[in-house]
Amino acid sequence: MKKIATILAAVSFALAAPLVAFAMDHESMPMEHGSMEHGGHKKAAHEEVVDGVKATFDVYNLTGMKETHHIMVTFTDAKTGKPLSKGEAKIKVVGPDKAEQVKDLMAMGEGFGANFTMPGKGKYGVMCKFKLADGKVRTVKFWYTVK
Ligand SMILES: [Cu+2]
Repeated sequence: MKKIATILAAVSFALAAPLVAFAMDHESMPMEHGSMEHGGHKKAAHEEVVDGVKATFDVYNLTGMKETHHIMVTFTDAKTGKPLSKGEAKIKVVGPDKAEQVKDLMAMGEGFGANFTMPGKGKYGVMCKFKLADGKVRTVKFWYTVK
């Protein structure tokens, strides 16, 4: 009987491990992952190569919380396509009303991301400054229009 209980415990733990790992990725973020509308966007909001690094920005709509958008960026080697996920990044968003938000991005999956409040319609300036494993500081700027 005791042996069966031990086997059952081991099996349930083995099954739970991947779920916990996945949850850690986004649990650290102040939101319920379920409310993030991944299907809300079709193609990357912006892509740019700086100094041999390709930066790909995705913007997701958020619902049911103060923040309205989740901005993610992934970095890859422009030549090899290899993901570059070691480093730090921050984003400054300037709204049509000139209000500024600056956030240090959290590492999530192979990229970095954070939530922003972009409630009003109009053009938002997005500036990302990042430093990856090679220690170089790179900057990418683009406009994102909230419709
Ligand atoms: Cu995320």
